[in-house]
Amino acid sequence: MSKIQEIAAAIEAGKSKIIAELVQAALDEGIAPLEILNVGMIDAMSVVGDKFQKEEIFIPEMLVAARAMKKGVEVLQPHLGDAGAATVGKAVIGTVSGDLHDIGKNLVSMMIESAGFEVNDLGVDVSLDRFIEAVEGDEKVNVVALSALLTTTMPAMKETVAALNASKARSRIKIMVGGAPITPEFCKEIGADAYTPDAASAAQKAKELATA
Ligand code: B1M
Repeated sequence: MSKIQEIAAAIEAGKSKIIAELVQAALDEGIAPLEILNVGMIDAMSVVGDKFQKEEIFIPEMLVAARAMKKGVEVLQPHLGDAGAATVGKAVIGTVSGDLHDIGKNLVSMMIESAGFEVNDLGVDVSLDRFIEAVEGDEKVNVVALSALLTTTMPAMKETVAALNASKARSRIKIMVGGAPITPEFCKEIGADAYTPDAASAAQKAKELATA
């Protein structure tokens, strides 16, 4: 079994205790951090999601897999980008109201920070009022990044974008959206500025928007 396969198997089985060691060993073998993340870890979480959908596993198993993923990401974090001086601007990021998924949002947050932004991460289940307060209360904010993982929280994303569009800070911010159920069409429909499918492209797009 390759190191990547071992990592995927450990994530799927929720083996938090050994994941750090496995990720470090893969890095030591010279495997690219993004390959470890995308092939070893994110794909394993998709397998977990598929098993949950087929009722082969249940919420506790999803939780332990998520915990293992977080431990692995902690080891990977310093290798995912060149954290430099924050010069591009400031990003407010959060998972929208009603949604508790934070692994993808945390990756986006980490990559945006590595792209040179100061980041105010509001966490999960973030109400539109908290987004507005964070954006209007800080003139340095030029990017707002919203994540949603549930089809049932897409309406909360839509409402948050509507509130941001009506906000007095609108002219200085770009609104980015993403997460598994989000599409470019939905982004357009709700009046956000950009959709990106993953954390790396989110960071690249944030930089592009902030420096345009
Ligand atoms: Co949940 N869950 N979950 N879950 N969960 C999904 C999302 C689901 C697809 C599983 C399934 O049924 N196959 C399904 C949603 C179905 C739907 O809406 N269509 C689901 C469900 C139903 C639920 C509950 C409702 C289950 C229940 O209670 N009956 C419940 C809801 C709780 C709530 O939020 N209110 C629930 C709970 C949970 C746990 C708490 C157990 C746990 C979350 C733990 C945590 O996040 N701390 C969990 C998990 C782990 C998952 C799966 C298995 C994995 C999610 C994940 O972390 N993926 C997930 C199945 C799946 O995704 N295949 C599932 C890895 C992560 C890196 O990917 O978050 O997609 P992701 O992020 C990606 C991109 O989407 C993108 O970048 C990342 C990659 O680089 N991205 C952005 C994300 N945000 C972005 C923002 C951007 C740009 C890109 O710009 C701003």
